[in-house]
Amino acid sequence: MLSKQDIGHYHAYGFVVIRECLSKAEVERISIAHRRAIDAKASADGRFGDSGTVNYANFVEDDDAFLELIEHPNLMEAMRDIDGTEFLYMGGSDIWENRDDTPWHCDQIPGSKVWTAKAAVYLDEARQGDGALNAIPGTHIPEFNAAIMRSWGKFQGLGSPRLWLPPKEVPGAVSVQTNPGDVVLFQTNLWHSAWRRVDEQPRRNLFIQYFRDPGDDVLALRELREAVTGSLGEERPYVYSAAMMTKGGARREKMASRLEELGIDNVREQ
Ligand SMILES: O=C(O)CCC(=O)C(=O)O
Repeated sequence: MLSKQDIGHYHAYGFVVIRECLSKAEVERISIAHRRAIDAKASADGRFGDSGTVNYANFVEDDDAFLELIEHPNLMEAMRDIDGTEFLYMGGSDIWENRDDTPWHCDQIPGSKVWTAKAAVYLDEARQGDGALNAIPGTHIPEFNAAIMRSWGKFQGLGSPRLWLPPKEVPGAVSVQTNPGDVVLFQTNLWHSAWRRVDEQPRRNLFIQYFRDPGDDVLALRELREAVTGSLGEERPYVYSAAMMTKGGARREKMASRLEELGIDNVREQ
């Protein structure tokens, strides 16, 4: 359960660490699955450097240990603590063995309220300047997010917003230090980055994307439709495959049904 302080941290700063969200046994299972998945499917990603970073998207179906993360009871509890209801899995996920610095960026165009959040699982100890996520607290707030962009931002071509400041001299940045088993839940318009590990071992990370339940907010509902449509493609034209639904149990059924109740198309494989 999140404390009142943690809940305030999420709302005011845009992220929270769910301490000991995963048990030691779960971390071990996920680590084994991570190795298997990376070996089987990951490919090189040279966007951030040439140190040998590999990753791939849509990994959650590749192992039951990953599937169980989607509606992990401690994650769902934290989401209920924050919003009174669970966030909704929207079909996006990626898995990494990262040997490079991830530059300062936010995942959306700065300046608008976003409803998307990421659950970030760091499988190794992550310390300041040594594998940990860095964040500028409060930059999930649209005006703050946009002010950072206007002051120190640039667009990388048509892609992701970046900062031109020296990466290790960004004012207001904090390091989000975690131990294996901790899960960082952060809003995706937060300005964030991460530095490579000092021992040159890779950062082993998994990211799962959620959309906060829009309730009766029509603008948020429109964004949810767009976000789900954007995360689907030819390879996976639905949020949940038939196998995911068979394995998922009551919690997955509840989440899929909620998306359907909100009028989202292509929730389940027919
Ligand atoms: O490399 C990292 O740990 C940071 C991940 C990140 O920036 C992202 O998921 O958007």
